[in-house]
Amino acid sequence: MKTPASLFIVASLLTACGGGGSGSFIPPVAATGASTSASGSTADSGAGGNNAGGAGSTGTTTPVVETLPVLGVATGATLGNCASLAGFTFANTAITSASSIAAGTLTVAGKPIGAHCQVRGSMYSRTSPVDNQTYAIGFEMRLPVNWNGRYFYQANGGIDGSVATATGPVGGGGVLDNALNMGFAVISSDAGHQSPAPFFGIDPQARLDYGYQAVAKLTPMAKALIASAYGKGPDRSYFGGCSNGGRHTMVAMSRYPDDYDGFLVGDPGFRLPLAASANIVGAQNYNALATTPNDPSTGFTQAERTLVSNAVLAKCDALDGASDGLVQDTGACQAAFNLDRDVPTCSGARDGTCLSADQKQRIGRLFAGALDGGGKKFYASFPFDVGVNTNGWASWKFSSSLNLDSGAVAFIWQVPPENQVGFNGPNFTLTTSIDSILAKITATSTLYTESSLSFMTPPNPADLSRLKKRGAKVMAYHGTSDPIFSSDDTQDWYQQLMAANGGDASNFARFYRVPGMNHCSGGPTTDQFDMLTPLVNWVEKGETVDAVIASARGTGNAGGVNTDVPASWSASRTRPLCAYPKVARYKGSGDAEKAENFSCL
Ligand SMILES: [Ca+2]
Repeated sequence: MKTPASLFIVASLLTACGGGGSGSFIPPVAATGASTSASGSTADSGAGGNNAGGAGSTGTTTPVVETLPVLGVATGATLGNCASLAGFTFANTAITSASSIAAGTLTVAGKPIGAHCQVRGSMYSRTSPVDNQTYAIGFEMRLPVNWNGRYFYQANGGIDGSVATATGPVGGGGVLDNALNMGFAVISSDAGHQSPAPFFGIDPQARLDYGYQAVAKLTPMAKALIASAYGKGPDRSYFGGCSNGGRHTMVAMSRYPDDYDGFLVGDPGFRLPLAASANIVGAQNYNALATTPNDPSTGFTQAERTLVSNAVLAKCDALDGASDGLVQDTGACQAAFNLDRDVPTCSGARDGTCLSADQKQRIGRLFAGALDGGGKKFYASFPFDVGVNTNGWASWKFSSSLNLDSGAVAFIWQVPPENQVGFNGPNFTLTTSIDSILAKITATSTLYTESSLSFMTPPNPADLSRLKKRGAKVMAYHGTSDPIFSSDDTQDWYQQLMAANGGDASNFARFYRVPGMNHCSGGPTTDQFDMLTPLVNWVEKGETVDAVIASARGTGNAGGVNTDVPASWSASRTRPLCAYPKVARYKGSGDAEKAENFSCL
């Protein structure tokens, strides 16, 4: 799906706003809770395996700690001659420019980016025999003069189709820093098509490049270009992005575990065709409730969404010990909140102070997980959260469903794709049977030999044993008010990963929920954080992170003000984002605007 460019493309780089609070070490002893150690051995534990054998036979979790490799700290180098990189040669690759970019030419959040070399080019240029359009995998690499020895693959959002500036995400919204500025050599690509429109899906190869093959083609080229630039290849390689970028990251975790050492997963659309189909089911249901035909937003109005948001707060805010406008104990909230019971039912006309019985039934069902025509759930539930009343939430549910999901499903994922002539996105969303869509996104043909569920989603996402054994690490985050990719879906994946690793995956993969955060940024939340720095420290030094400190972006924030931050909050409120399953709980005393007065429990 495509989203406003500002969300995905600019959106992810951040500073060490949390400072010293974000790097707590977990002692290397067998833990009784969810946390285990990552100790500093450089030896592969080998026979340690997945440690599933002795655990769990009694039905209780018995974490088994194994020693996993710590890959060691990268060492930097200085860029040689930028202009000479125009002559770099690699199979199926054309370099179009190599330009020295002076310090301060590029800025992020007002911060000048250091001197670097921008190399632009493309791979596998071709003309499609199917739609006669030209395709290539376009890219840019930005190579800092003062290199830190690391390579970062910047996975972009939306449906790709343009080369976003290769600054490299660090997580969250309103980023204050970026991988390039930290000294990484960063690549960004269009993933194999040169337009953000969905029609590239007519070409079978463009589908596959978007799904996973562009990464496989770009990675060895990027590493070779780095070697040419600095006289040595990268010591450590990282991969990260949000939304579709989070999907790319999870696909790379599954398909290319040998190529990258650290993975930063943000609000991943790792089952994107199913999520988009679920959003279409949502639009159809909201449209059935609409007071204005073909305007699903009138099926669940701003006033009604605020009513639900307030009801969620009333039931759930204090569950974490602080009535602070944030529902940090998302799990307990789902047990405590009941839409049918806790929101008034209209006795007359809808007026924003109640929900009709039909609304309660349909909305409750959508939150519980989209159903196919036979009543079978095909996508995850969404947790009830405060952010349901934001414009971002409404935009994904009522607008993107009509104008973005429709085209992506129809042209990129269905087999066969729809006819481009006369295609009408809103009409497709509001009138196509979900069973027809689900059948076509799982279909193949002689022309389209892989189904969208095959090329878009990570194969066996809970099997990361190869990545784990070689010492690679995963840090994933997801906003609990994300209206398009459910944090429950990511949580379900993480629970499966735990189960596949003897009940505890925390020695190589951690998952952090971001209470109140919308899709990758925004919402009533603390969404400004740097997850890349702790990821590097985990991969290279074995330092595990129980909590990443996040900040709200109130008035005056250098990364851009988040207008969803309530006026009653401190403009720079901080909170710990806790490693799942832990929850940030107020200690009972001290300034509730500050992370230091919360514990992950
Ligand atoms: Ca609270």
